[in-house]
Amino acid sequence: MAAIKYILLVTLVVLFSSKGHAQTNAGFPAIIPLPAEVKPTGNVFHITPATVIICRDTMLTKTAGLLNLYLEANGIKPLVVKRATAVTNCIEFKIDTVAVTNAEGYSITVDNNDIRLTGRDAGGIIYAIETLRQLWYRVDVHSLTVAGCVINDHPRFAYRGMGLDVSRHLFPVSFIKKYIDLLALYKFNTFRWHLTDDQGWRIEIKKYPKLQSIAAWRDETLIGHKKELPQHLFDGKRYGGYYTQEAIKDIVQYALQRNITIIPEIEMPGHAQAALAAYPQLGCTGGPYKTATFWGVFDDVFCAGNDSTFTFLQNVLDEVMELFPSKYIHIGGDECPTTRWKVCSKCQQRITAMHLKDEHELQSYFIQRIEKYINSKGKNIIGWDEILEGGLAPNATVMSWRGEEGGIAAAKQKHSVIMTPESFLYFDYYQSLSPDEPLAAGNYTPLSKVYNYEPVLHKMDTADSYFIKGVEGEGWSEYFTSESKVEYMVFPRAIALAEVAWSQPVQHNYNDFLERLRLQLGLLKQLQVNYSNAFDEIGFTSLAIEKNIIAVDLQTSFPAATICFTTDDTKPSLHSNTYTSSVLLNKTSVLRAQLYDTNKKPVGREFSQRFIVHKAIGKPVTLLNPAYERFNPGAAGLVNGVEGNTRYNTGQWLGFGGNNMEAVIDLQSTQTVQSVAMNFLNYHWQRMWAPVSLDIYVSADSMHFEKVFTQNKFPINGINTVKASIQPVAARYIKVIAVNKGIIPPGEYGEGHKALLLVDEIIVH
Ligand code: TNX
Repeated sequence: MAAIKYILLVTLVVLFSSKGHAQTNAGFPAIIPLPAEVKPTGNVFHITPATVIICRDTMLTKTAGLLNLYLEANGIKPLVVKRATAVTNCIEFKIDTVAVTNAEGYSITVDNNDIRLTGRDAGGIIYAIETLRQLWYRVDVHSLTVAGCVINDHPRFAYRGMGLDVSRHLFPVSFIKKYIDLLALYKFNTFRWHLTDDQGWRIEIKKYPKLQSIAAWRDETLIGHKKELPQHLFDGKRYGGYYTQEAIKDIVQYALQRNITIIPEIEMPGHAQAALAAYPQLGCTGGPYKTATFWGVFDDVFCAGNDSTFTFLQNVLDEVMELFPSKYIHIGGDECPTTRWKVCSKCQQRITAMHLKDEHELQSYFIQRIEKYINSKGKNIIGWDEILEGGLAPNATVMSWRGEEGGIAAAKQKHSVIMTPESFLYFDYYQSLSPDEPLAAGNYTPLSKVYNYEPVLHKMDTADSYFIKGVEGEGWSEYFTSESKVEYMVFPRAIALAEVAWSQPVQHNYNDFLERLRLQLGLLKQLQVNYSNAFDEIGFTSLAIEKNIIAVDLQTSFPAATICFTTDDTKPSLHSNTYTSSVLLNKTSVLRAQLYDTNKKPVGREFSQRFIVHKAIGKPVTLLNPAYERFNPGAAGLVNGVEGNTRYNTGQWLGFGGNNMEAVIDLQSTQTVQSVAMNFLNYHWQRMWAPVSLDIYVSADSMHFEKVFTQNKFPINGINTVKASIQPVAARYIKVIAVNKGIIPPGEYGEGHKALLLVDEIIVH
């Protein structure tokens, strides 16, 4: 009887484990980042309270503690022993530099009787533990099950980083630890901690108490987006705080136990307004200054001509270097206007005395002087790509954020580079185009874009690509107003980046990644991570077909999903239409749709899109001038029935860089035209300008055009809707001429560059 029970149990367990939520359909464990080599063996191991952790090496005691911690979170507390008393039912750790040859490498063998974790060093063992944490899953309350496998693994890049800005918004120690925990789970090895900026100084420096009493505080905080609102509103609440040195030491240790190095960033010479508020004598004008309450780049920076600036920064760095064992110190170097330096007598004297050519070289002098100091303490600097201007400091590592050109240039000069291009790796950007998405910095970086990022560019030669040491994703916190919002913005994009950083490019496959990601969502839920599931949300393509009909195709990356939809602007439910093929719309409609999983549970947020059926739908459009590459859905985008919205990257806006839009629509038969409507996007902060004037003409023969409408005021910051009601007129051709602003005037963002004119749909009734 007992034997039968046992067989039953084993069968059950094997059954469950082969379907276990930690495995993909192909029977592979759902590990992220994907290991270099995984072989399922068909064995199965159960971690129970009777399981013993064997750890012969005292160096690994702390590491064993980490595994214990993770198991305890699952209600299991195994015994850690130095020497095995039993040979079965154990998890064994071993450092073996012969068996594991690659840097940071590890291997795992899961048999029926034991699990063996082997690392090249203690860090490798930690990675093995993190992998194990993704492998186990619960079949019954007393144990965790691990499907048998052999894994050999090591990373592609030596630098796998994530940043977090705690200046714009501050997060408690408990949250910093949670963030570090999640980075460890995905085998990041570096956390760049953005500790100082214009809006708050967050690290206790004992020598300078005003950094705590003044620089750590701001009077209030901007509400909403810094540029989308016509007027700025502030919350009127004093905001601030800082991390004590004790808290920092605790966090540094916490990170080390998870094989994560923390690189502190102390911003200079720019982004220094909070420090200047505390010590105004360090600025060119002498102040007074205030900790910034607004987001952006500020003219007041550290004075480069004043020696006491360097004394201050060196004293600060002394305390910083004492706290952080990291070999690297990040000194910022980005976004430093030279406005004050140009008119500061001390800065000008420095330029003369040091035979510098200009203020760019003064910035370079500043960075090099600090670098020399940091090097003298046995450490190296990292700076943003602006440190290339005016000459790179001799041993500096460059973080390439304004695209990749800075990284390429630095690599050519044989400097180490971390790729962190904003359009791929800034996680304060939107990850969804839904208008319901919480406020973000702008732009659009969906999960797939992060996943498909390749830091070693084809155009780089092998010698240069050697200097690309890795990647970093950024958590700038202007709009990260809560811990849960940080999690929402960063996860799962950081998880996609983890695979870019760790796995080899030939292994990358977005759909396979998504399958593993979905299998990990349970773990993220268990860890109480407020991740975004926007990656599966419904997308659409539409096509205007004959007789004023729009055919809409809906897509999702979610497998075996059911999409239910309505076309009358009512809320979709399981009782609504089920999507099987193109939805045909013969009148203007709002299409709303919801995704359901195989258990009929809704997944993600509702999709909602208006489609406008009008006389010009799908008709031929001729453009006199070429469209601007970044905003070019083709001329047909002007008559596809879909408008643009304030998320300017939806692919619906047609842009013209410096030149006019001159479009002629052929209605293909003479029709009565009584209105022509369209939108222009006016976002000067994105170099987008409404037209100077708009003229609309009609014609029966495409030769003789008659002007029927003109407008030259477009006052709205945002979307300007033009609706031209005209005397009903018989026409076949409609010509629209929108005159571009041309060159952006002085004093405006992007001055001297070509203005972008953005038009969405030309709606003809
Ligand atoms: C640019 S990246 C910055 C940050 C902002 C970020 C917002 C960099 C070196 N500077 O100060 O927080 O954009 O996206």
